[in-house]
Amino acid sequence: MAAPQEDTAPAMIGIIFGPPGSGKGTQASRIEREFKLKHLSTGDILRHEVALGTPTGKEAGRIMATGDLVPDELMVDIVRGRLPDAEAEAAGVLLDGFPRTERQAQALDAMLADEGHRVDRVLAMEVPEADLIERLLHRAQVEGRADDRREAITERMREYHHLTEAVLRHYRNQGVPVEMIDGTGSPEEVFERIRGAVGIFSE
Ligand code: B4P
Repeated sequence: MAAPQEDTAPAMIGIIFGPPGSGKGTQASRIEREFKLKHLSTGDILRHEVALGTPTGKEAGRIMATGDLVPDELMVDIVRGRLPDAEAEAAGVLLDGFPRTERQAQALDAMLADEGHRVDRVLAMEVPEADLIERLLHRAQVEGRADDRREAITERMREYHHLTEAVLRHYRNQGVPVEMIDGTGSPEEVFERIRGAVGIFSE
């Protein structure tokens, strides 16, 4: 493993974390514009692969439609393939939807450690589950996403509690700063809270 490169300024690595429908993607797009970070969304990457009909898209699309998580190995390969370019493109990278399991978090940590990097900060969106379900059912009507059906939403919430919440504990245990963000209210109100909490993104 390479020694940390103390004489260079590695890209800042942030994670936007939260349950399905908490506004990770919505806020990450705004953060990308405002703070000139590169937004890397594993959900967007998978939906793109599904739309293209690639082998990855065929495998992932079936799983996503049920509300389950795509296998860790596939997700880690996807991120490993894209992270270096994202780091080269901007002063910081905002990961959205990854890591979603403890194993993904460990794989990310190993990838970053190889380059002398680490996760710098986690933004954790908090929204009551009833609001999440309402948002996702509303999106189902507007966008018709296969995973916004009620049964798939129930499964996504289950997976979140069962597998994804552990990621927050993982980074807390490492001493990585975790900012809890109240994700209720309009997207503009939520963004103002984020702006207030994350001066680091503009430094
Ligand atoms: P994602 O694309 O990450 O889906 P999400 O959790 O629903 O998105 P998000 O929280 O970003 O919600 P959004 O801003 O869109 O993942 C989809 C699937 O891909 C997963 O279920 C899984 O199968 C697979 N996957 C992705 N990454 C994976 C990984 N690492 N490992 C394994 N599997 C993986 O907002 C939701 C809705 O709320 C939108 O309609 C939005 O307009 C609305 N909204 C946002 N903010 C609002 C606000 N303040 N008020 C009212 N509505 C708001």
